[in-house]
Amino acid sequence: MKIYMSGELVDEQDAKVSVFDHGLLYGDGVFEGIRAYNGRVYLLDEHIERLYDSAKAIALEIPMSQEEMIRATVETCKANDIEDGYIRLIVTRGKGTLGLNPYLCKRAEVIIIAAVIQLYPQELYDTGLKIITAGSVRNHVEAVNPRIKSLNYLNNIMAKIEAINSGCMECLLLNPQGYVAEASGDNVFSVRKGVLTTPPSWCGSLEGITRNKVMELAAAAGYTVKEDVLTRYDLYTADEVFLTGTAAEIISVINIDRRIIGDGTPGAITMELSRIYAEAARSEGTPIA
Ligand code: PXG
Repeated sequence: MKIYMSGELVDEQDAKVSVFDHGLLYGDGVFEGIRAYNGRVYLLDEHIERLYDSAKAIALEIPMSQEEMIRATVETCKANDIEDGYIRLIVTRGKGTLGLNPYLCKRAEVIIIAAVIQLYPQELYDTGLKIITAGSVRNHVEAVNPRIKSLNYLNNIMAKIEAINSGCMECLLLNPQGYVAEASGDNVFSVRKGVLTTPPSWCGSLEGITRNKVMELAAAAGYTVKEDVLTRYDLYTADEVFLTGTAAEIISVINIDRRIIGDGTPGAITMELSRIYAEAARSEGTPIA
């Protein structure tokens, strides 16, 4: 596998970061996870823009332009013969000292990995997910703002540990005020009487690229789509609940905290949106070849 690192493509065994990299020492950096379908990188411009916004928010200067980053991403896919794959873009603060001071890190490290994704088993999409609410709440917006896709995912990992320990694959995180934020690696939607609702990102979630695309596709399919504050009550009593994310795409939630959602099977609107999303993913994107 060829990895893009420090401006060039190198063999996987030569792609190494310093033990003094602040990405490792402090989780000081940002990242993106992007999918390629059918020889095209899906929603590439949107992911690159979010990467640069995340970097801006943590005062991290990426030593290349957005256009150069787009080109490097496509080149890395090409070098690895990617048709359908998963791309990880990582920008760390770079090599510094053992102290916190990020200004002693001379140059940010840019890493691009273009690999094949480990898909969730099809069975999960057919039957839907059972989830619990994690006791760990999402970061306060004035701690590490959840809109920043930072390398510091401990908040999400702590929640994921609770989910797995309870026999679930995913969990719901609330914000510090008790409103629904998102799942540990996905955004959340409710469907009630044909109306789709997802929390606004100021409620404490990542502004998901898949979420935004699903909102656009659902509106084009004739559904009313709202951003609104949600409580667990709204999800427990919804007709349908689903999660969205680059890796998961659209996946139904059929049980939350032992409350059966709807009739306990993936809902019709969730399934329709999954089909529409898959169709868009197959036919749009930045060509690799
Ligand atoms: N919320 C969080 C906290 C995320 O990390 C999403 C929502 C969905 O956003 P996009 O833009 O992908 O629609 C994410 C992204 C994993 C994994 O292995 C998931 C993400 C990142 C890294 C790994 O499940 N999710």
